[in-house]
Amino acid sequence: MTHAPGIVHFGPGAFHRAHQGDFIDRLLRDDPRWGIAAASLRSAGTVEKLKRQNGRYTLAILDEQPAYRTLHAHREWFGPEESVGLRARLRHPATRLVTATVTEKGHCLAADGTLDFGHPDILHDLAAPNQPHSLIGWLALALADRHADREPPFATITCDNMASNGRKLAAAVTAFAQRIDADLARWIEGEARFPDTMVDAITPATTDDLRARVAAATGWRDAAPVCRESYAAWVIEDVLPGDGPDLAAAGAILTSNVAAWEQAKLRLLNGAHSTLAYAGLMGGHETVAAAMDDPVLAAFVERMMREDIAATLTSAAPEPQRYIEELLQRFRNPAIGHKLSQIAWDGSQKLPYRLLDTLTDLRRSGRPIHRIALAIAAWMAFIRRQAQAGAPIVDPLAEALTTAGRGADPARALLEMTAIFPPGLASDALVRGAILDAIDRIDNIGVHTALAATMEEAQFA
Ligand code: CS2
Repeated sequence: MTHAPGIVHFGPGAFHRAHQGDFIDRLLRDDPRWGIAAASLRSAGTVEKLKRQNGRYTLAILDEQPAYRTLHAHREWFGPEESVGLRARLRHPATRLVTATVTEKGHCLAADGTLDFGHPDILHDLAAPNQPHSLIGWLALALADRHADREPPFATITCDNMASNGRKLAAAVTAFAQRIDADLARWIEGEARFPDTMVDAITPATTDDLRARVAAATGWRDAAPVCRESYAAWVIEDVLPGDGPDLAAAGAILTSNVAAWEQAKLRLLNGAHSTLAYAGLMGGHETVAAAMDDPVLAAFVERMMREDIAATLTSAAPEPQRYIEELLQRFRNPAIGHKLSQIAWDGSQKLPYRLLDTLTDLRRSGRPIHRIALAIAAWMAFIRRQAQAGAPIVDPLAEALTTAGRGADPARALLEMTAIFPPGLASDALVRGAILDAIDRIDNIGVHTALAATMEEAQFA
């Protein structure tokens, strides 16, 4: 018997297919109810390729011993023009779980983490709630349909790299619904579950090189393969209703302590990644492994993780020093060509969770902030270099970043951007001083020497 897919996923990009696609592929062997219907709100490219391949694609595990598996977790696909089918699928009683990887910017949040009512997609969706463009508008519409049908809501898990991602999404959807129908907003608040979650698997973007490798290894000219390291973790807040997929059986960790995992992962893994990206690109490196081969860069990042970031973690799950050890090994994986430029995308959306929260906590506890300040200054130097060279900045705030980067004093102009820096942080004399000193240092002696000099100091000399 064929089952209607029980999961709808927004954003079937490489990360989702390499991570959740793998968990669900395994689950489906025991429980056929949990196929995924994939919805792409922006472009039809991936969805069309998957349709042509009947949902099958290759997962290449790139580690010491490469391995190739065919995954088949996706059963239906909706492109941007297929909203009628998507709406029906979301409304269907068999749909018990909705997941999303739409990136940080796809959540349409303001700098304080609440829904940005000035966002063009949110303005559009409030004016035309039956033809939504955004994830938030889609969730509100689908939940309204289910409320009208007297069906229970589905649970929603956002798998993007934001602290308290489920809580933020719940608040955003409820605030949106409130503008349309207060009764709906109350129902969502009372009945719908939006667990916080931490996802982790290093997943470089698919390239022609990967397609060729997959064809050579498997004999199949797969148009949509994905690759990742062998490590993959999914930690989910244990608040899901009992009638959904058994994600623990699929290998996910269900816990009440997801905040600790989220914090450790965002600050240590992603914070180090962004530092390697900006400092590494400024130093002429292309991949994470190449940046880790640079002894100065590797030692700087390790020190920042062990001494600064670890000190801000509020829980010992996962145990920080062991986790750092594992991360450093994962970053060094030579089998994976993880481009620093990919990590450098969307810095304005990533920096707050990855580096600024750490900076805020270090400052609050009176600990040294000079290494984190240098990491932030590396981002500023990168923005300035791109803007002044007329090179692309991939970021929703690209226009404002380019203007700041081309101005007379880029660092001060960037610090003024309240969409990135909370005003209290940017106006704190010590924080400002540390970031401006770090940028001066980069200007005077170059990123590489600045990293070497700063790493050893107890704080800025
Ligand atoms: C990376 C992440 O592209 C980026 O910004 O830092 O995608 C990272 O590889 C994943 O979060 C690892 O789980």
